[in-house]
Amino acid sequence: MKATANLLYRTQTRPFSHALHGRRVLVAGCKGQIGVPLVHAICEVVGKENVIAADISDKKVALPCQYEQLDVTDGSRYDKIVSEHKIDYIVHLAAILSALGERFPDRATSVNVTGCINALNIARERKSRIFVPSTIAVFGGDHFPKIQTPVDTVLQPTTIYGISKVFNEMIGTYYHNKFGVDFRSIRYPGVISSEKYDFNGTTDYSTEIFFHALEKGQYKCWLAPKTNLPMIYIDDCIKGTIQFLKADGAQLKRKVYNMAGISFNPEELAASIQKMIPSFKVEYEPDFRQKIADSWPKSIDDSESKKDWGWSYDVTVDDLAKKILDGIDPQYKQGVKINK
Ligand code: AKB
Repeated sequence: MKATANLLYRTQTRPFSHALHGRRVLVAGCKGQIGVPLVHAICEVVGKENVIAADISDKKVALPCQYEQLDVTDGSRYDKIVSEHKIDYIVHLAAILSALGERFPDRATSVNVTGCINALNIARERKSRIFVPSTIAVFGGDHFPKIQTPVDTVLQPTTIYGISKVFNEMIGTYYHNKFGVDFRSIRYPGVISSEKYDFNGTTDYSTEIFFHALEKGQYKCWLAPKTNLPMIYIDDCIKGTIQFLKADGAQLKRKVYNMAGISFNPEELAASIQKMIPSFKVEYEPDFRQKIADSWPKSIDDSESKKDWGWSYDVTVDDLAKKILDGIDPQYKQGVKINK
């Protein structure tokens, strides 16, 4: 009788139980390219009363939930926010990206390394789950396959951003093995948005190019035309991240996963934009970011993600360019002739 009741309970509750279900979530670093849409998506899953968004920046951003000012290098303030709001899922996004990191390596070390250690120690103390995104920047040097780069390969990054993210992946995995912390991470490819934000990454030409196409009719790209890199549209990145945050820990065979997206180069993206805005002109003037891009994979193998947590993604560059342009606020499109 008892066994039947238990079975009934489990069958009834199973459709509602996923790793985010019933959680109180803190999104640290909520005002960046990924933070804003991810906060909205998490609010939809757990309810906005269960989400706290935090960031160091005092930039005005419309957020659907309560907000706290937070510098992630300040461990006691971080801990206070987690304990006061009874947080049990930390989404630690705060990081200095590749291009900005090369300008300010000390700041990148402090935010990317100290910030992550603070978050992990709090997760350990407060028995909270923790997600810390990683990046294709963990790869680097000449000793890994640049085409279909597998999840397990030589990691010899050349940027402070990549080095700090390798550290994040390894210490997070260590905290899982040593202290039982539910740490998980996805290596994001370059993320493209339909919104303007601070273009601090090497792959951010792929968003900036759209705004220049609309506002100036021309763009000077900081990467060479044939520089292939793995990329993903923000909505798909958010969808995948929610899927991953929800995944049952037992399903995840590893702590860190690759996410591939679609690989293309600036010339191909420009050609897709020119199909919609024929008058658009592009020049190429590679700068210090070219060397960074050249050290990264050209395409990624994410078969482990497909197998373990059901990730899938399949679009063409033309589809992607159309999605981005469609998503851009009409105020930027006034007076521009766009072919549908
Ligand atoms: C960057 O370009 O720094 C980031 C990344 C690949 O993580 N977009």
